Amino acid sequence: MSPATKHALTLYLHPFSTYSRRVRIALLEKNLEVDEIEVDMAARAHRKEPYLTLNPYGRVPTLVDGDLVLYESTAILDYIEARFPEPSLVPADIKQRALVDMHMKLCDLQFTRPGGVVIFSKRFIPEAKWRLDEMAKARGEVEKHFKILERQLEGQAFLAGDSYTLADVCYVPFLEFMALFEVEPPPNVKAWSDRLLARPTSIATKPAH
Ligand SMILES: N[C@@H](CCC(=O)N[C@@H](CS)C(=O)NCC(=O)O)C(=O)O
Repeated sequence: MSPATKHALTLYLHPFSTYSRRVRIALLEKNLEVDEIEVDMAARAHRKEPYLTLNPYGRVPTLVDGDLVLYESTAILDYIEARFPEPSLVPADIKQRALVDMHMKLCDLQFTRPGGVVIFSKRFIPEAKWRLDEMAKARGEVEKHFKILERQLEGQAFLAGDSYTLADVCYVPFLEFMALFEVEPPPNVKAWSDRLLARPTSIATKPAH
């Protein structure tokens, strides 16, 4: 691959953050380099000034491009796509593009919310403090979501059809922790997840923890 093109954008992130990883994956897929600033979340820097002035919700990622300050990973992905359209991570066909939007939204509504309960607990909270009832409920929701995805992935390699899109990007950081869910993924979901995690941009951004 040719050297990445450097742009004067700044991405505030944390290396263990699933939502930050979405943005890093999209940038790598487009062979773009931006300035990255690690927010010291262990020291709660995300909940203090000056970070709160940048992002009043106190979360990562945040992208700064000149006078534009953007938070919410899916909004950031859409902006990167509009600003750097090649190579494209959205289909040209408007119906397929609509499916990408739908899957990006459903990923956050139906999957990362319950999935995050399990992932966050098992990665960052001592087992003695796990809320087992909440985790069991979340696991059930993940299982239900996988059943729906299983049908949608029938006969296609990626969520919105035959090409890798922003919808797939949204899932990668969470599929990385498939083993933590203790949910057996159905075959199409398993093959899709393996396909996504084998991409060079997934491997290059895999968190150490
Ligand atoms: N909906 C947000 C979620 C971002 C988010 O929850 N980020 C986590 C790290 S993965 C965070 O900053 N958590 C800190 C907190 O909520 O205090 C997005 O898509 O960007």
